[in-house]
Amino acid sequence: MSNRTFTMIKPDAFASQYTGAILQQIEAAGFKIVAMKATRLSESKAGEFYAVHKERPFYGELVAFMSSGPIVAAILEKENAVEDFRKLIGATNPANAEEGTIRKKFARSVGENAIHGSDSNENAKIEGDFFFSAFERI
Ligand code: FUP
Repeated sequence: MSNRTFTMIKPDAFASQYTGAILQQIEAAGFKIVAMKATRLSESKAGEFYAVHKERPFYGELVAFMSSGPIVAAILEKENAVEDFRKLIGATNPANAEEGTIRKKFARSVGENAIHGSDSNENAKIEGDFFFSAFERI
């Protein structure tokens, strides 16, 4: 069991100025921020990050959306981080997300769904390494 996960506050939530409220909910749930930056993905970087979805019909839209504006990327630490964080953010489609979850509160649609959370310990490591050097983390 790993104790770290990776998250992004996506362009929709960043543009709506939900960053502070979302980070507050993350910290209140017991996650410690061990790396964080505001940045913007180029189309090519967004395409690389979501390469696993390359063959899916929504890939083009996803890449365009994720490169459409600034994001906040962070590495978070907590016991059972990956699973607990997936619970905190809720279902991919906010219409199916449980009451009180970050996506229920802040997401607009399945495409513009406010926040990313790694789906496995392996991907948490890959995704954290994609954004942060060793020098940039606590
Ligand atoms: P999640 O792990 O909950 O972020 O969801 P997925 O890995 O299945 O999907 C990654 C991203 O692709 C979602 F955050 C939004 C986008 N997506 C769509 O735009 N349409 C879909 O039907 C499914 C996912």
